[in-house]
Amino acid sequence: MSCAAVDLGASSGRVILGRVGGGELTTTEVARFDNKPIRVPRGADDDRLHWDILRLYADVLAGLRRASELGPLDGIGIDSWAVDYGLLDAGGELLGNPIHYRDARTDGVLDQVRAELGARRIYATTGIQFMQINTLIQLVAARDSPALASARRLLLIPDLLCYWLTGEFGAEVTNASTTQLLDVGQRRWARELIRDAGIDEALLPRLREPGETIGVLAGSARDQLGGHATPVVAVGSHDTASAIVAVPATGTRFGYISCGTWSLVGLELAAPVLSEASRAANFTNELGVDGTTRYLRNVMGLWLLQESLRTWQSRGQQPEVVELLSGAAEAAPFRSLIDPDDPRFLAPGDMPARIAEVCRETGQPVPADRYQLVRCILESLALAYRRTLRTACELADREVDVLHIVGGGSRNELLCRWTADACGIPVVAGPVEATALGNLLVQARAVGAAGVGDLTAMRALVAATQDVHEYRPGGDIPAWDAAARRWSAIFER
Ligand code: LRH
Repeated sequence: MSCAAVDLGASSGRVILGRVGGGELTTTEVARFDNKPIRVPRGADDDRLHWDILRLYADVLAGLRRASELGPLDGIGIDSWAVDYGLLDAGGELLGNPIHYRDARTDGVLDQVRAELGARRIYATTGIQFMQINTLIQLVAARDSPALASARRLLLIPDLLCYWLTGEFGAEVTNASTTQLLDVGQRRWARELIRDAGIDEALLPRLREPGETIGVLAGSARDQLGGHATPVVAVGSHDTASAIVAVPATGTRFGYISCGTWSLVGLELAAPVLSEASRAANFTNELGVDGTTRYLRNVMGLWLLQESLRTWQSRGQQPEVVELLSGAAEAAPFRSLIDPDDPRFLAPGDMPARIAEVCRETGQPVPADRYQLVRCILESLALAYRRTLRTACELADREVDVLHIVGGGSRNELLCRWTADACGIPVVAGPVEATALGNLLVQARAVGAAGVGDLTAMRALVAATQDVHEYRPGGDIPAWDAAARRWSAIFER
């Protein structure tokens, strides 16, 4: 089968053509385009961070056209990051550019929502980690906005693009689960909670499972893509859901990190963990493909490094990532540590300055150069992965023998090696393209590709066809143990 995966990531969007089935799984990137948020003023001293959604739709169409020129497509599937949405009016027209979750309008709203609705109730129903980026928090922040008042429908970003391609409304369930508006046990909208949050429940469309066919290309999208009635399939439209489909695990005793801008660290379970201890540890239960639960925590991830790079570049400096990493490898170990999940790291901005501020506040040396800063970020991430994985295992009463790192971060040898050392178990790194592969596998199965069966079979196909690299724990393990204790003493007081 020949399928096109559209994957919209934190800095770029891509269209990837996949050949799937009969033991084959190959990918070719046919288009890559910017997906950068745009800051737009809304008055003298305020602004909003927006998606550039129409530009993106045009780029998606152009990419799909290129893919279809290489041969007929059997399917199209779209994934992107979680929580963000567009609002439509009664005529089905988009009401303004969607707002990016890193916009500051949700600052302080998380505590308000917890106080209004009760943290225990929200967690017992939705099972979702409390983060100010969640759709529930975004909607409460926008409760009095004119756009929400005139909205008749809310579509998460992949669902919005699929609507433009097919004319069909819906909410794919893996992404819907990240909104904190879904009853995770029942796999349906948490209507009472939504009402009590002051949100119009009629905004939320029918849920669909990954693997359902949404519709076929229609209207102007079909005209622009050669007139074919290509099926558009609901994949795990949450990028993390797609990535975890493509973890090349051979057994069940594995942990994973979907490692990119965010690091999603956790386990795959058959059912959610909604205990009080799980709420206190702020773990999330996102819904996965084929009825699975992704039990994990969001760790701030390579965003810290990406924003540091952006800051340096904005000052006219052009540090090479390879050089930064080799310099970090030579820098003194464990000189300063940060909590990657410090909320002040969420918004775009001067990350080196924010990290320096944290070091000063906690009585640690401020990184004196870029290498020390990169070392501080990567060691702090490896320690966060260790803590998160161990806590997930305790809370879910599970053990793991191997940690899979998939996504762009699996290319970062230093991070993978330090993660293996910090966690004390082997790390299997790769595939880099896990999200696109998971997207392709689910749609290929839906349109009848040969030999693409359940998750185990899909993962076996990934393991047989994609490059992975194994890192065994081998560094100074007692030093990692001591650093983990030091971290707890500083940040868990
Ligand atoms: C990763 C991701 C993650 C979400 C965040 C908003 O790209 O989808 O799973 O929590 O972005």
